[in-house]
Amino acid sequence: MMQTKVLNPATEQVLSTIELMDARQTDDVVRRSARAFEEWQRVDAADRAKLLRRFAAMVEADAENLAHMETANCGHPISNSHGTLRAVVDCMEYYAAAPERMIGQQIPVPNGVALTFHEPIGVVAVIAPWNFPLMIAVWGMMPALAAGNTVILKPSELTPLTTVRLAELALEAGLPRDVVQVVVGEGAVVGQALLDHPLVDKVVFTGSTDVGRKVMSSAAANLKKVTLELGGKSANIVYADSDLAAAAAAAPMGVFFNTGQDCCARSRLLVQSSILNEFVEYLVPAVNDIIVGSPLDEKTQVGPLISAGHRERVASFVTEDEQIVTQGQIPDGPGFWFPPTVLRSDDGSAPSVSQEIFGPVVTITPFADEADAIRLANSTDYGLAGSIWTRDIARAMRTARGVRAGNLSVNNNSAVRYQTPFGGFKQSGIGRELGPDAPFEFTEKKTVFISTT
Ligand code: TXE
Repeated sequence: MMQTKVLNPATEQVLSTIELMDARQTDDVVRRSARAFEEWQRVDAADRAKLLRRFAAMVEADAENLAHMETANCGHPISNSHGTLRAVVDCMEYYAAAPERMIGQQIPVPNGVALTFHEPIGVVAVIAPWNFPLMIAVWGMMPALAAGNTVILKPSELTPLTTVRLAELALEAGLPRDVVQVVVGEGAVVGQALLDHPLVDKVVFTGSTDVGRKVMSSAAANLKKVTLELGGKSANIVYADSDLAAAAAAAPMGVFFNTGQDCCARSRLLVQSSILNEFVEYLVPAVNDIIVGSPLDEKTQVGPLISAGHRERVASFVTEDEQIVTQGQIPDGPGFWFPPTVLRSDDGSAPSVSQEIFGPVVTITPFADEADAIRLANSTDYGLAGSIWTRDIARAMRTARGVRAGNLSVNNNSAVRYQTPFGGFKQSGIGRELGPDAPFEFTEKKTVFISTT
């Protein structure tokens, strides 16, 4: 059996050695999931809700342990991991309330009664990346379970630890065996086996756009449903009439949060030319003040990148041709560190402006007016998120409607809330996760007609 070493990216130490599953074992997991579905779909909605509330409570009770596991495996600053666990528990509680709210319709028809039901799809595979392993697993898993599906979680081979623990907690909470399972293994092996398996009915994939394309074409074989959450190259638009100090103070963590390994990272700063110099004067000290260091230190804001290979890829974007505005500090010694970096780019053709770097690198590009800002924001294949800083509410609305992206924030850089739909335009994805409708994304609508004649 193949094994892999799970590393701590801040120390390069081995956290554990885990066994990688193969395609045959994955097949076994899928078959068990399909059998468990037969029972789970018949569990009364009120009982399903009770079990999911208990599951949320188990995760909450284990939050400190899970937060430390996530920090050790991903390099997330511990304060972020505590925030992640609060968000995870909130999201779990939110969807634990969903089973009893999967309400159908009664539609007027001649000679009878027509009713609609939201029936679960079946076996759902949630394939997750390494940037927010626990959060992304929960976003897919909870609405799927609430709607009566069984779930197979496939974490990234780099960051499986909290996902494995999550499945243990599901069992401890009393969810029937095999309702939540985990397959740990390589994407091309176990991930592909899930995509190819005829008993997997839906795939929720979060990861790179290239693998997203593979997911979609593999799913075509038996017409699996797919939700794809892919890359981003989101713009942070700063107009001359904004609160400049606030925009500049927020911009660094709008992109450097999670060391830039965030699909919603505002990695392109578009700044109105008339205030560019003033903005940069505010921005540079804010970037240089970012605390990059040990994830276990409560004061740390930015940790390491996930792996040596990823650091190499990020570094490849900061070439000698680039104009570096400023670069922050990193610790000495082991760990996959990369300094927060600001590049000036007036020419939109550089790879640093057009490609997703997924690291702590932001480009600044000046724009002339509103139309120019919207044009630049839309000049990418992606369309996931974006920010607009202005004091003019009409301009904010026009710009928000003009930018072709799924999640826009005004005078703020946030993107994801479990209460609202999340997903991308263009090559950032297909479908939406989260929000009140998410459980319905894991159902088939059924119409039943009862004759009254
Ligand atoms: O993604 P992958 P990775 C982007 C970001 C990053 C790049 C690579 O640009 O640098 O993707 O990250 C599984 N069949 N994003 O390597 O390779 C794989 O095992 C089925 C954006 O993590 O797409 C992992 O579990 N599954 C992003 C998952 O797919 C396969 C978040 C994602 O892997 C597979 C992360 C296959 N053939 C990275 N090949 C975002 N939008 O949030 C791989 N996998």
